[in-house]
Amino acid sequence: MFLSKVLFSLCILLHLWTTATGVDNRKFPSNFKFGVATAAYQIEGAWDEDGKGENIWDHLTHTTPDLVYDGSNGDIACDSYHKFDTDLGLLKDLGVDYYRLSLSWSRILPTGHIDGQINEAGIAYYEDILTKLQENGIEALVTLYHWDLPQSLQEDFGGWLNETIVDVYANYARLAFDLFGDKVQHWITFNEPHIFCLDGYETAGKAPAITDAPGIDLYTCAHMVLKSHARAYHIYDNEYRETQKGKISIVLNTNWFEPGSDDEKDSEAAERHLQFFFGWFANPIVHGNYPQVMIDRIGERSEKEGFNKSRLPEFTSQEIEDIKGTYDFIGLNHYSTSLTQWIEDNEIGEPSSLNDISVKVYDDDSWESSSSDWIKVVPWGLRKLTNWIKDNYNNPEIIITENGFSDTGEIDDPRRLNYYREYLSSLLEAIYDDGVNVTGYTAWSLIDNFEWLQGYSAKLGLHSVNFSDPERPRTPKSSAKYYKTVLATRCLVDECIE
Ligand code: PNW
Repeated sequence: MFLSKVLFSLCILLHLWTTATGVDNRKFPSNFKFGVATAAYQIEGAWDEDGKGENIWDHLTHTTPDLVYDGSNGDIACDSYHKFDTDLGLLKDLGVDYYRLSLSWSRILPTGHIDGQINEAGIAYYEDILTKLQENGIEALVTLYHWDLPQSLQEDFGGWLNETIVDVYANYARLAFDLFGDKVQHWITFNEPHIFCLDGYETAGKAPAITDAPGIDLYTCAHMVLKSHARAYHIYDNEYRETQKGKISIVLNTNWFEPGSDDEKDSEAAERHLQFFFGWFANPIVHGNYPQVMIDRIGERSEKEGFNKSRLPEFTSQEIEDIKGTYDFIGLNHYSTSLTQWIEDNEIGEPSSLNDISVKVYDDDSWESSSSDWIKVVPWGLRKLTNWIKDNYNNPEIIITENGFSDTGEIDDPRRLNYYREYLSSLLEAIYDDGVNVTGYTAWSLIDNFEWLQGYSAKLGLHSVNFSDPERPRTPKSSAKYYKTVLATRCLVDECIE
């Protein structure tokens, strides 16, 4: 009895000592799952092979290559279409529990429509991946939509701006559940609608890079995405859950927004920013409707701008019922933190979502930077954010579906290694000290890949890919070796307390 008390105190002391040095020395819970993430357009290549249809990223990179930093595209990318066995080798070597990948919609349905041609070769490609993952005891987390809309849906009816997309997406989702659902434990309807609606329809930072109606189109896009998400959720729930026994949800991204000072107003600004970023989607899915602060602010500004109704679309009460509760967990992509400062509302003029928010966002100069201007290393932000989600959304199960660091691709990458160590340490504190229900983590990314408009200039992989070699050989970085040890020991430091 005495001995166990002494041992216990010793453990606590050891833990406190290591925490003082910065990195938590507790082990991740035994049922916590680790993995890595990728997305189809960023790794597959084979953009027009074996019957794949064109998608909006093929189209954008081919028609306006100037938009991409190095004029590159995903035509070949990591050539993972021909190299899944190699990638599987990397997954096995890391010892992952999970692999998060996305399906290329136009590889399965070249026109996007269920009643167009169904591409058997595309189906065979994913069938092969999912079978091999299963044979190797690796769980699949499958994203149905990671930004690569079939181009014909964009051209035929304007993609995410048209209500037609809801049925078209639902048919695609049903087909995917039907074909692959027996091998998929976690379905993700959408990756980061915040990014693809804002950047795709306002800032031109992502395909389809349409900037016709700032302050309007992005909200329409989000509205259609939320309805499509709810449809897919209910299809799974009603038709597949009982037999396939998986889970389904959405992946949302946000920075943590930290008040820039103790001033109450800066806290209000931080909260407002979180609501406009994360609450925009999380609030409807958990509570049924958009955050009140969005409804109020966009409504008031629209009126002053002379619109006869709010630029933020309204859900009917039936839609609210349909959307509320459509999540089995929350998928969170988190990379960084920003500071917020309250400012006077931007003047009424041309509508824009930034004006709707009217918050000044900035960084602390002391934060370590990366090769992506939006990634600063601020590990404690992850702990604060997961706590905020716990408090605002009924303590949901959370899976961190992306987190990672961007550099220029060195094999010896101590800064990435450190990023993972510190963010995972912050996560341990959230789990053990705050009771946040985080059950898994997939690092972005398995391999260096096509980083959207940054092309191949920013690298986020645990493995390097030689893009000038036609064979696209992969080499593990120092961070991959570290991550492998973490997965094997469930521990971030040389020795953890038991
Ligand atoms: C994610 N932000 O995008 C995407 O899901 C990945 O496809 C991408 O490669 C990865 O992050 C790294 O960029 C984000 O500004 C883009 O906060 C921007 C932000 C967050 C996520």
